[in-house]
Amino acid sequence: MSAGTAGAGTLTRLRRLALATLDGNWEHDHTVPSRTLYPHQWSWDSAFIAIGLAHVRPERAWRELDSLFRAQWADGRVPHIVFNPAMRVGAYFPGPDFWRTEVAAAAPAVATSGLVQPPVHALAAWLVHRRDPSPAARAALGRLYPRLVAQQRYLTERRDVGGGGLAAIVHPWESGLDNSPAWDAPMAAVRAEAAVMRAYRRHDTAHADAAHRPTDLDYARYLAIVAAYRDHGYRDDGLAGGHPFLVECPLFNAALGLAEHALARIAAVLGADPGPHRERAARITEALVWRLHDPATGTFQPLDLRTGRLVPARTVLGLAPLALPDLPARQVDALVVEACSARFGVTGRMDRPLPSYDRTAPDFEPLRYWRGPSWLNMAWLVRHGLLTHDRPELAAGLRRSMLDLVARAGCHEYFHPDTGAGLGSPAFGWTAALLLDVLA
Ligand code: 9YW
Repeated sequence: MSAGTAGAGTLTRLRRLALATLDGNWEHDHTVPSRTLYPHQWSWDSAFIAIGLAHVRPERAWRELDSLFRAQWADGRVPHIVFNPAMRVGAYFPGPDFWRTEVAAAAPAVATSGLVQPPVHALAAWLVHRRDPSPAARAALGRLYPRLVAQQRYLTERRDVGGGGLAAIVHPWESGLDNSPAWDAPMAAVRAEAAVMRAYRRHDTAHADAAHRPTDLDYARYLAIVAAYRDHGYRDDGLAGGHPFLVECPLFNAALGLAEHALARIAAVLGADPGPHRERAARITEALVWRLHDPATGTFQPLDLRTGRLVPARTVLGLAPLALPDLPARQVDALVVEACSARFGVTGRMDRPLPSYDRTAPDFEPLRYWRGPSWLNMAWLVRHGLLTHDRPELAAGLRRSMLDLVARAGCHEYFHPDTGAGLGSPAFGWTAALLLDVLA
């Protein structure tokens, strides 16, 4: 029997496991993604984690978002890592001494990275509020609203490097899907040598199998891109001229549009004007369709701003625009076809989980991080899209497959896309949190 159709006993066991995982990863004002691999606060992890905490520890859900936004930069960017000063130096690489954010006037007093991650926080704040409409929650929402607006302003104004109404990411880490095959073509142009990594000690490969992680060459390029941005003072003007990595990502921009939809609802609750948010949401969806939709395949593909070309790799990033409520029916239908194709295998009764990359591609790698394995946050986002566009059976299939994965393997970071075996960190924050959300 699968967990999706399991009795109350199994569901109670899953709920307990998820709660214990979140409690185990709680660290004074935030939840670490993983005690071993990621011992600080990560931006989009906190958003997903808040969505789950809302069901069991609503007060913590607000603290999670609050603590992240306390590290917001003066220019509105929300850093992708907020370092915990109590953690020993070297617990994570690259640490504050590599980021050296003090080179930027806009950086806060606390140590952070200088990059961002997909802006799923407004959606998270809205979903948390929907579960917890208490007066304290309304106050928390009121505190967050201007910060969420500033985050959007940063992304839509400073990061519109291509000038077409979308935000560019300046590093693969900003996509949240670090070593996705989507970044192979743009990364190939980044000059770096694997040997560079000998000068550093990677921390991730001490805690996870190196064969499951990005390669040394990937890491050398990651560091080269950070160094280029850092040496530019983490400023966003003039990036078009020389920054080594500039891409418009369909997931990142779907999140940007979703954030405006969520802000419209939040504004209405707070007595502010939702109109401008709705207009901005519509403009983002239009720009996504105009710039990232490939009419030849019917899918959404990243746009490499350095070459002006759409990236051909078919990854799960391309399914994310399905979550936009105002996506035109033609694109919705095409994305549902893509999701249900042999590449991604979504059905009402899934025998294998949603992969992060096209299963039929010759370079599909079932063990390596974002190059094949299944991740619960992506299943959650695609399910969100299927529910938004009234495909309840497919959404139910994805939900069942999420429950099955955790029932068999635990709250792992990611899962083998064929066998469902648990991979990466065994007690991972967003896996636990999003499981609680779909269990509710
Ligand atoms: C890194 C924390 C982060 C996630 C990213 C994921 C990975 C590696 O872990 O990044 O060293 O930052 O790719 O999406 O936020 O869970």
